[in-house]
Amino acid sequence: MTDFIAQARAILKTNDRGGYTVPTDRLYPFQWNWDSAFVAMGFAAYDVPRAYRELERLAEGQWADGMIPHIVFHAPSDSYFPGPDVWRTSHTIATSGITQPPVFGMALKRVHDAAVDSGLVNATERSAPLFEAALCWHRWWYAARDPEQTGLVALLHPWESGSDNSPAWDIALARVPTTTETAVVRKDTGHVDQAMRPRDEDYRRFIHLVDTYAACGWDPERQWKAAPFKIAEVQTTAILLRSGEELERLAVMLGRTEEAAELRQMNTLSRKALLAQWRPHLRRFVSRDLISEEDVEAPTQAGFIPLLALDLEPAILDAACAEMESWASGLAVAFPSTPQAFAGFEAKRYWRGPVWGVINWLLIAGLRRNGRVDLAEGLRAATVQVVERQGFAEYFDPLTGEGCGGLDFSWTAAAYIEFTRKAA
Ligand code: 2M8
Repeated sequence: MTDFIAQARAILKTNDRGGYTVPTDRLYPFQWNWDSAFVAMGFAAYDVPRAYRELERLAEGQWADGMIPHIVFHAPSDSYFPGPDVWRTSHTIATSGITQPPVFGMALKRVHDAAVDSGLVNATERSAPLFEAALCWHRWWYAARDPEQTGLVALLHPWESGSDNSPAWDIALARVPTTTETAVVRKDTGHVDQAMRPRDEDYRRFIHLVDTYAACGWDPERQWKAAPFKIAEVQTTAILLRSGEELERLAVMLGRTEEAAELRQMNTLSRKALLAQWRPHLRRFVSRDLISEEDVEAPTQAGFIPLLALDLEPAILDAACAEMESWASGLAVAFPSTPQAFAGFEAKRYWRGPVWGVINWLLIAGLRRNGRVDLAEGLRAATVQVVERQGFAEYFDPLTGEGCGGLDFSWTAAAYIEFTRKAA
């Protein structure tokens, strides 16, 4: 019988570059922010010190203003574009200049609990500096990305969502010019089939945004004013809120009363704001385009991620679950990043339809929180099955179940470890 857990652990070992884990060899040769947070939760199941190390190495990239960047370039590699020369940032270690979904707080609480459960002697000493890092990052989110204190945090670049070419950005991104100061020399299409990746036009707009923010010296206030792309986003806010809740609990455990109160305030603000993004006629939550001042109505998985951080009343929960079931119906494997019935759906193109293990992870946690263990279990079992059939691919085609993108992928390995834990 194949030992898939051993395989998953072997992938994390192979992708280790010295206390941090690359998402996969060559295609992504650096440390990515939310990938590492998921990986740390994977490690927490069997190697708590290594789990801490993953977060510590990510925190090495934290900026003085509190932001934790989306990529930390610990060691050079020429197999990825855009590298440090394009980002032009000035932190002590080379990093990108934008951020990514703040799963860090959720991961830290998981690692801390695992440390306490396993009797690790220095759990508090190891968790405390990481708690500080997470708290500073949450303060940054509210200060830099919600200056009007609405409770919803905004993204200034599609890469910050983690769902790079999601149909959710089609309208907003079309307003961003395709002109760039930087030559766009893609490396990704040399590693995987270009039909699975964002289009060239998307890349030109992505790099236009990088050029724009580099010209602002990466100063948050200047970027906020100059941004041609600004989305108050429900998936990121839900992750921030869930991490905020976990950090609030951790603050209490660490005896940090004032910080617990501060986090509670942030969480209360976001909880209210997130709930106000529910749209009954769509049966999901929607983000808001802060430039056009319109709802982002394109259907994507982001519409259900708020379950992760909200305790929904029955009418809303039933409607959201019915909508989720309708998206999943007839697929080889769920949950799709956009539904098959939507015109923008593409079964293999990255975030325009495919199934992602880490999205299922967040959805399962949200369904469980809201008592829908039946749906959660279906999603968990289906994810385990597709990995066992297709391997630890970056993502999966929802129509055929085929594994796509990069192979031996760290976050898919971490998700498998999570979904097969005894307690899971
Ligand atoms: C993908 O994004 C990077 C840019 O950050 C890329 O395509 O070059 C996304 O799937 C993102 O969510 C993920 O964190 C990253 C590494 O796995 O790859």
